[in-house]
Amino acid sequence: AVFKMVRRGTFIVFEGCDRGGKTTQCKKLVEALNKKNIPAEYMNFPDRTTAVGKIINDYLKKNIELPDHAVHLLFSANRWELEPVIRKKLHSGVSLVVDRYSYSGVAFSAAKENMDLQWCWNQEEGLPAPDAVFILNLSESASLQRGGFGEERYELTDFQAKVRSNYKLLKDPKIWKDIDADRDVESVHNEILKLFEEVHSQAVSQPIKTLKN
Ligand code: 2DT
Repeated sequence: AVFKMVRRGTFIVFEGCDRGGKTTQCKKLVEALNKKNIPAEYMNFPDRTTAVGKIINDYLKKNIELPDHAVHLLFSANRWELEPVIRKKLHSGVSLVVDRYSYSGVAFSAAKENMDLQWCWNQEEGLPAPDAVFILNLSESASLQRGGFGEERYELTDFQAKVRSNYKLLKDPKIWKDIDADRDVESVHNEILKLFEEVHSQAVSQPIKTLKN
């Protein structure tokens, strides 16, 4: 039989505090890649459409209360339930642009009292690792100019400050790309597109990595 070599897709994760423009930039990147005939799809975590995701949504909307450890495991389970989909898409040559991933999982949970960062990270071990994490950094002054927080859980200034410092603890310099998100949408997008091309040219010929302790 003749096998056609399929180059795997690139796995990009977007992270950062609220209002940095993650979702806007993810969607613009997918659109730009598809225009260049690079197959790419958008995914986001939490994915609120799954069975687990519906419980997470109720928790974020403050319809229900749950112990912190239990909630952490639900966010993690939400990634694990989509793990086969992520691997399948990457193997089939589709690049994934993912709006939040394990780094949000750990940075947010570990911002709570009595939550151990290492315990949080342990639940992520074995998931597919992204080829790059694009972290959109928004200064506090730019953040204030972008308007108020919403009504969901975690949308509090003090809590976000803790999340921000937790992200720093998770930073893996090999794959972490800091992006200044204070600029206008197009400037940020152009930088992201350039970064994607660098990462993509390397990633397609390498096996998918796995998150480790
Ligand atoms: P969105 O506003 O992006 O829908 O996120 N969160 C997210 C966690 O606490 N743990 C996780 O594993 C993930 C992926 C970040 C909703 C909130 O959920 C938080 C903000």
